[in-house]
Amino acid sequence: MAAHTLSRRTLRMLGCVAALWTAQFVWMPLCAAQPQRCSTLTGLTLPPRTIALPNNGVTIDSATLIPESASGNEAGDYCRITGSIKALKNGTPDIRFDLNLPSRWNGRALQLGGGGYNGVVVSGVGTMPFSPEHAPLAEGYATFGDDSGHVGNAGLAVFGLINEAVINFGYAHLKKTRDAAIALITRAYGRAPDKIYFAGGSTGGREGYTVMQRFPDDYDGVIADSPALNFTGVRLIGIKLGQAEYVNPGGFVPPTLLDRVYQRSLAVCDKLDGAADGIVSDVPACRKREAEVLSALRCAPAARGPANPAASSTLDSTIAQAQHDDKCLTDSQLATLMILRDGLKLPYRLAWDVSGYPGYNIFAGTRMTGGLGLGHDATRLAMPTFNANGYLFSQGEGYLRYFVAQDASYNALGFDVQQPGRYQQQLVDLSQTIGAMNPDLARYIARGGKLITLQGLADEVISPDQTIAYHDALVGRYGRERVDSFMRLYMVPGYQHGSGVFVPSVDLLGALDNWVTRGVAPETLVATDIAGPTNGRTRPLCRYPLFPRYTGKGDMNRASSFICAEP
Ligand SMILES: [Ca+2]
Repeated sequence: MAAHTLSRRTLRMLGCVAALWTAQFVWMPLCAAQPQRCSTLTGLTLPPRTIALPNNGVTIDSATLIPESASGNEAGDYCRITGSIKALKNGTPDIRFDLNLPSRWNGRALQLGGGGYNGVVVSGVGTMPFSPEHAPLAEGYATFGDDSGHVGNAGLAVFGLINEAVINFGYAHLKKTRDAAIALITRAYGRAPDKIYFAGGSTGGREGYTVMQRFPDDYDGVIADSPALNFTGVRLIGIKLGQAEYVNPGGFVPPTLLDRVYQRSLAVCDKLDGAADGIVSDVPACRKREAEVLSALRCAPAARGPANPAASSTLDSTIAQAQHDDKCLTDSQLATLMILRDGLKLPYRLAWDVSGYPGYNIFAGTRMTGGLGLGHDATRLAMPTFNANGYLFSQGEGYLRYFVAQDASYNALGFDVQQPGRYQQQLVDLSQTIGAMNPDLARYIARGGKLITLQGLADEVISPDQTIAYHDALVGRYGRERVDSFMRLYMVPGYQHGSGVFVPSVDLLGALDNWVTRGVAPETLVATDIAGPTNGRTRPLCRYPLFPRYTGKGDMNRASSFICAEP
């Protein structure tokens, strides 16, 4: 058995070396995903010691060569591996992962993050999110991703009842899958990758910051977009928002009125950046015009009820009708929106001294009527849905129900966010397990790791100010020069949480790779809009805190007509 293993290994090594001598850049296919070698991986097991965190070993469930000629395959020949990392305890789901090994390997590996509560294996096949012209596998990356250790669609938080699954979701799945994948890559190609990158958005963005904070030696570059860094904070503000809408009488803000708020902010702020293009690009200037935005939206004093019940009986019919038609904001509705604007402040501390959650640009170009905005239903469902009761509340409710109270019948409307009593310690513990607010990136910076973060200024799920605050705290901690040496932050006007009036398509992976391998730090990039109605227009992707300002000359659909301006 030993002799057989040795001879196969020797043959493989000789094959690699011989091919390497022949031609430097074509040796990989001979070392790697040949048809016979790929399929022989099926059923392989790797011992627990393969992975630096506790586990029960790794099983390769399938390994299939996908030929270049396969329908829809634009990645050339590649070996597609599906595997499972076995859980420690009965009842904890395994972590399922996919790994793709291209025959034309570029020597690098890319781990891809998930979204929402995960629960679906990230396949690593196809294009990068919001970069439809770039497919990492086709570009030669060995790609991999996982389901973070539970099965279920992205809105389900039921796995919060299982402690090992919560730890996997928080951070452990990232390291476990990384170690298993790198072991398999090393086995298949005969050497470890030159560079290992991570890329993700939203939950995947949190995962990107998590790997830099927890496993800084394992990654050379990270793309972490719209990151849910303060995971517990965004869940708590969601609960607070739901309470404002569904407990506070009259607090629900219907979509028609939310659209009025958005349209009004456009009317006041769109042109502040020089271009009437439907994008509020100068957000700081727009914030200064908030009173002007609001003055046209608020109901006349007598119609603002129910703060003054006596007045409500004297409403004249015109005012009552305006309120009834959702044409103006009552005080109760405004109070709901002010939670979005102001964020959440807590009298206690979550992990890493976090004391709340920043607000959103609700009166400065952020649309709350889409699929991830506030709800469409004036009453709370027993099991809230994104559409009926809003994304933030629904996700917060699931978090409270399954992660915090661990009681499937728990009603989030009765939860005291400010004084959570016996649940406070659990919130603190969870924010440590799942959050990525640790500001200590010293080791990652010192070893030359790079980071690119792209974040929408109109994000309705992740507070843009959360991401800015984390960046600014790094500057405070390490100094601007040091932060500039490893991080790029691009704040994108008009971009929400995956949708918006401007949805940027840009090759961030190319920019990151260029930075890591050639030392070319990205500066102003150019993003192409992939939003349906405005598809194809371009804008400069400006480094924070700059924003794209129209020069007043030239085609408004071209980036070259804009400069990156100081706010
Ligand atoms: Ca504009």
